Amino acid sequence: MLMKAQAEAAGNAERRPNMPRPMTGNEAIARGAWEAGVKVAASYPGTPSTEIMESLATYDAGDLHAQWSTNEKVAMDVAIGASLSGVRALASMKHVGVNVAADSIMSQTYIGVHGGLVLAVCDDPGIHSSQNEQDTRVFCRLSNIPALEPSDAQEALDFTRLAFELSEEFDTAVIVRATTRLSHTRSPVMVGPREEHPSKGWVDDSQKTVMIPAYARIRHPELIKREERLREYFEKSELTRWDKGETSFGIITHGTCYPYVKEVVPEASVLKLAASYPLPTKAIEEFCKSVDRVFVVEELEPVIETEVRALGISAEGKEFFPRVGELSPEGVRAGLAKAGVVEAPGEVHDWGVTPVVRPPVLCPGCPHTSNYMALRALDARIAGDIGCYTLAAVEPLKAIESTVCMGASIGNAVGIAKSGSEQKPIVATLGDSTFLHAGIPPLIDAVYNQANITVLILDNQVTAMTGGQDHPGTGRTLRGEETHKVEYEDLCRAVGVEWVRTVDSYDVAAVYQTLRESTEYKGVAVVISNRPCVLDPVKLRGPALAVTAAGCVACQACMNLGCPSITWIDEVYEGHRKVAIDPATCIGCTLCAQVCPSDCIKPVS
Ligand SMILES: Cc1ncc(C[n+]2csc(CCOP(=O)(O)OP(=O)(O)O)c2C)c(N)n1
Repeated sequence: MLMKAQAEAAGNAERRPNMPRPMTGNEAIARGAWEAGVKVAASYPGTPSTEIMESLATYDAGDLHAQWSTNEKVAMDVAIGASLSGVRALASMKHVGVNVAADSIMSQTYIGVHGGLVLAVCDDPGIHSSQNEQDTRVFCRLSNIPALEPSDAQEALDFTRLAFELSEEFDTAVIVRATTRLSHTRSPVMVGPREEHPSKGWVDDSQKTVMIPAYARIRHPELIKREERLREYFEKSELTRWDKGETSFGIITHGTCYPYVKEVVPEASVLKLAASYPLPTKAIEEFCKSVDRVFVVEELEPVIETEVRALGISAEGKEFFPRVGELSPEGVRAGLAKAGVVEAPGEVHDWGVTPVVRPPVLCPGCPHTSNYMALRALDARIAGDIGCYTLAAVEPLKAIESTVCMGASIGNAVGIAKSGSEQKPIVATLGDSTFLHAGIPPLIDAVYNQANITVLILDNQVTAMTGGQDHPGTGRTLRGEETHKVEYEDLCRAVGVEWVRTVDSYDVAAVYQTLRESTEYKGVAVVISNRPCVLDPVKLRGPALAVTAAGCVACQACMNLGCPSITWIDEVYEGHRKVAIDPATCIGCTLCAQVCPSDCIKPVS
């Protein structure tokens, strides 16, 4: 079975007579899971992993169930349940999602699998779109879960197929780890047909599936034995590849670092690892004996370097390559040049042009804007959360004062309130998707512990930041079917919140008034500020607005909304520049007209 999968993973052209097609790493992971016969797949969106589930959902619904879950732990639990029921299952998430799912994963690893279970995790070195750049390879060691490391989209497909095989063969979940560069880069992929894997039925072995202390004690040694069996597998696997080269030094690498190394030193001796855990130690020792110096080229933590050194080999790495950020061919060249084994990079040509800094901004007409205008006017202490609205932490809204991770705002607000040192009104602000993901337990906590805070739920009826995914508050599933829609007011009242109001985010006066009243309330008050995201297909679009320049007193009240449709013009009033509105991008939300004291902003008729 494994040999077959290996042959396929190595690229059996006969099996794939069709032409290659360009795919991103994420699309290839989805395709690999589909070809492997996955039956249940669950995820919570998060850049750079989101498109795995979106892509999988484009395949025939037949016997494949794909879903958005409320958070990553639920997604993992869904996949575990399906695996125990004897079908192949996939969970996908971004690196920080692993923290949310960690409790389930750390026990699942004792239980093992029945149907193959694959966890696709996408790390974000360089923090393109995350709150940190943690290295999932460290978690793979902690959980004793093998991690496959594809280098391009073809390997992303092949390794995902292989991951299902390995999962069943070695009775373990398998992580397929991508990074932003692989997830979002297209390269040619040969695809194959779907394999059918009928359900094996329920596993029926409670000593293995019920993790009470007596059974967990039996299972833990099994993990250690499993690690050794997997190590043996990777020792022998053709996927642990030694590119015999001409250099006296050798490079150990994997994943997206491999093509960087090949680009910079195509003539080098390279040991390409298919898995970052467990490591094929004998193959590594043999490789290292064949060269004078060994470099480990890996992004983020010195995970492989540390293990190679533990074998008594004086491997070099992090003294030449950074421990933070993303690597690149330029970064690999710079590191190897510092080590004195390749020529230093030539002078970079200075084109004499400094690119304009373009910080991300909220969209024109974003319904989040009015809430932060109001909270600033109320001089509130604002605990923030993660979503588009996190942009309210910077100018010009500059209102949010803490952002930790998804769902943290309410607990943070409770802590601020209980510290007794805050005189300002305390407000937690979080989006609808974030509230459902991790905001409900802390809301219960706030009520239970009688905190004096306002919770502002920014309900734009979508998970906007990751591209507009549905969630249980939208009433639609991943495949667009209608389903139950969470009613936030009912939910808040059910957990004991007595003061709950819903307000239209586009009504500036009502937003201010409602938030002011909420902060005067003693106890937990919840305000639901409601308007669809402007990028949502069902958005309300009014006529664009225009400024009558003669009436503009350059007060900057509209400019302070931070709306990208509002720009300065050359005309001035008392030394300050007047404004104009770009009719091409204005969506007619009227926020600027509502804050304009001279009443000179009107819809274009
Ligand atoms: C644990 C975790 N999972 C996923 C993400 C990716 N992510 C960032 S914000 C967000 C949700 C945004 O939706 P919402 O709270 O409704 O705010 P919006 O962007 O719509 O304003 C997601 C999924 C993350 N940062 N952390």
